[in-house]
Amino acid sequence: MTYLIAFAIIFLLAVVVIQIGKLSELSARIRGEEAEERSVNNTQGMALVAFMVVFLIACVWSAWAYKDQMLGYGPLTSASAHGFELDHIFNVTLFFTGIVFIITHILLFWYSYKYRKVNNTDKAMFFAHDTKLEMIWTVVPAVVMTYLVANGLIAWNNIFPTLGPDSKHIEIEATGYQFAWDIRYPGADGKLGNKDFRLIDPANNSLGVDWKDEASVDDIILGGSDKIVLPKDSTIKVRITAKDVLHNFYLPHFRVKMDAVPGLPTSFIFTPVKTTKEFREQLSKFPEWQVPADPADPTGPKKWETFEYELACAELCGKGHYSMRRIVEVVEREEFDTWLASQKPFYVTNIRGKEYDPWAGKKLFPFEIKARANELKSDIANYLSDTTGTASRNIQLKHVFYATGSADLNSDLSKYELDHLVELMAKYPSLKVELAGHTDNVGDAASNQVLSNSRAGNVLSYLLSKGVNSGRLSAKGYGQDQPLESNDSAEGRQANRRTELRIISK
Ligand SMILES: [Cu+2]
Repeated sequence: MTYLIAFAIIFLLAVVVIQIGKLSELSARIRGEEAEERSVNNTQGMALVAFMVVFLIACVWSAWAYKDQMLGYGPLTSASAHGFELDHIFNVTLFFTGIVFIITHILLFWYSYKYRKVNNTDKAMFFAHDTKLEMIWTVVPAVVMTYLVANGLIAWNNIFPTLGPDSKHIEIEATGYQFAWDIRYPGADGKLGNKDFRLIDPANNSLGVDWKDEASVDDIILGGSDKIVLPKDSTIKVRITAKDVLHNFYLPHFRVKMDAVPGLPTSFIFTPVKTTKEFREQLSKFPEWQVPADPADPTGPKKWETFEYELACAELCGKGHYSMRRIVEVVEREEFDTWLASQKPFYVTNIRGKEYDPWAGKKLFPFEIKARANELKSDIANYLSDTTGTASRNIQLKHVFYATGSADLNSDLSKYELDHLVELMAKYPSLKVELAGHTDNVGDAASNQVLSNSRAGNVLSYLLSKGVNSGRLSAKGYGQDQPLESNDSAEGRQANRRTELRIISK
């Protein structure tokens, strides 16, 4: 509504100006055209000069007064290493274009004034051709343009260094779609796994990551609205791509801006040099950032305290375009490493153990072996450090597996758990344990008793073969008599077919 009223006012003003023009034309005819024309020319010439002065002062004043709101000045100096060079180029360009802007405006309005027709004999001066003049206005702009373009090219080459295969940069991937970004981190191996568009499955693999590539299994995918975390002082290469329409990966505070084009990967290299905390401190020195963040809450946090770096899509990509905004947090490298280690790989949470897991039953990954080791370690440590007497002395060896109905250890899969146990026996030299074998209730009780005996016995022999002292180990089969859960379900029976570690003495 406000816009409509504003538009109507402007429209009416234009009508008024046209009508006044028509009126003065009429009065000119009545009063004698020439005298009137000279008077109008005089007034208009002076008005133009006055406008020029006001306009140029307003331009210079507003640029100066609002410079702290613009990227590159005051509080908003660059947060990335290359940003300073880029800002410098903008300043040099602004310097030259500023000179041209002021000179052309002065000439434009000054000539309108100087050559206004006040006498009948007044005539504008003009050259049909002047070689010297042509030379000046060809050579001067050519030299300035060459300087600007050459400087720009040099800066561009600095901003895009060639990263060799042994460069220590972090490569992440940003995939834009309507209306969000998927950000993929390489995980512990530092490598992003392969992708193939033919593997895209909207429900389970929206990026088309190839899980058969071992580099993929520890990749971390941040979707939705998760904060993007980046380390300070590390070179970051962002692979940028899009799945549907054109998007644009824009990190204004880092002077990073690159189109995300479907089917055509682009990239950008940059190094953040200020953590979010440091940038907030930089902002806190300026009065315009010391106001309350929420004007309705004058005692609340200050504007600088709530500042966040952000990722925006800088391409109008549809009606939900605005929602592609994401918060970016820059932290010290150590904090980044801790954060990255705490993120669950996409494969682990969404693919592992599902019917579309290409590694099901074929391979244990280092992260899984490590998790198992930690689990066993903390189970034993819990019991040993317990002073209340409530911790169970029965510890499940959850990852010791046998072939069905047999006592043969599935050594490929079970040996990790048993090797961890060997390490822990060495760590706690006074520990004495019993290996307790249990079965489900399938088959008759007598043969289950035999089976549980030999299962426990096989674990015992494995540990002895690894050098654990025989005086610290014993083995016993309990058959089907001590189920953990009901034998009525398959899951229950699986839980009951187990080997336990009973701690006899600490
Ligand atoms: Cu977009």
